[in-house]
Amino acid sequence: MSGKFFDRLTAMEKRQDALLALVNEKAEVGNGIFDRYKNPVLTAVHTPLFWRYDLNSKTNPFLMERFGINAVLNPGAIKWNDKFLLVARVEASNRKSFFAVAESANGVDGFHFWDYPVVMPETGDPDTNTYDMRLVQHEDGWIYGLFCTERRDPAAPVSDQTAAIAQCGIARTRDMVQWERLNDLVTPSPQQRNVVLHPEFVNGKYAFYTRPQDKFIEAGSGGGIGFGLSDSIESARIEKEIVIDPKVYHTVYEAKNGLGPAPIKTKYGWLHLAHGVRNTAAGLRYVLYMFMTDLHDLTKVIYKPAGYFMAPEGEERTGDVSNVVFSNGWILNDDGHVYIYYASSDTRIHVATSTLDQLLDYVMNTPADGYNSAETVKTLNRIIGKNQSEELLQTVLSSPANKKAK
Ligand code: M1P
Repeated sequence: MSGKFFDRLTAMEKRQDALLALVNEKAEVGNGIFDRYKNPVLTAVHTPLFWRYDLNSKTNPFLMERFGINAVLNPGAIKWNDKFLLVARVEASNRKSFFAVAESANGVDGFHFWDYPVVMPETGDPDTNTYDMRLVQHEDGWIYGLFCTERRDPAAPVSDQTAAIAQCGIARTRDMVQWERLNDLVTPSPQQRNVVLHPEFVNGKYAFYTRPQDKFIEAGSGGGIGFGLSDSIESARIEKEIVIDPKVYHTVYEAKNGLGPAPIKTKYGWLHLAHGVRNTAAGLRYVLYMFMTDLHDLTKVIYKPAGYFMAPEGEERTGDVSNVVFSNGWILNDDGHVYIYYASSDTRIHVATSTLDQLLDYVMNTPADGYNSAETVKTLNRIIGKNQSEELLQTVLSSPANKKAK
């Protein structure tokens, strides 16, 4: 038995080493806005073998998996001590999610988990499930992690074991290891998800992007991206929540939307990445979209390209919850490159790269939504007309490639 045990262990370790050593490459020909990569950066099988297996041949003679990991998804992201860190949502096979830090030197491959997952302290009202952390380096000096804390609805009858309440949990750290848990955010909405802390004070207060919702899944009268201020972070309370980016009929965010990571400050405004959700015969479809808000009035959307920035493609389309891309982490590197971490179908994590210049060009120069078919055709005709102008035709004809062809 023990010979077999060690043979199997050696084979498993070899496979794991090969997986972690995989070099990632850009997928072919992007759209000029961002590049996808060939391999996901983190999956359930990237979790260490010593999490999933008891590696003692005496207590686990069959080298049996003792702790199943179902998925690794929706990471918060931060550049920390020159490393790209992801605080991933790791979902065990019992459906419970927890946080675990994985690091990489270059942001596109070589991600490996730290030995132990995050031990997140609880409030007086224990969480049943925690997920989707948004990491923010705030100007007060702390790194904050805002996440969804989910508990069973105490008002639900015993016959209903599905009714849940989602709220925003808040924790902070200075070293990414020890976390201090603060009180959950209190808002006027019965439920909250996708809450993000703005990195700067606003009029001396902490500013939050929220996503008010009536029910656990359906947003009901909520569903837009909200905004509110709180005097305190230790006992954060938003008295007045206003919606700055509402859901809109017949758009990719008609059912609900939610902010992704904390916005990036640029000289033109705050750059936002969000997800939009619409319903289809095949279920909910989640895509990513972008917009920009005014530098000084954070509630004013000043640019918003039509439609989606990214939608699920290829293998991204299938998984535990199919037809979903979701992002709550991105990193603006010192060299101007932007690393967008996104999960597909609630199953695995990918990276897409771009630059701040490209994202600004995308957000500021991509036509806005006309909200109906006629306006959409007008937009397309303007592009076609411009491309067929005499001047452009001359430029194309006199290009070196064309001259060669003659
Ligand atoms: O299953 C897709 C996503 O659903 C939720 O997002 P939202 O609150 O916008 O509907 C979250 O549970 C998220 O984790 C998940 O990826």
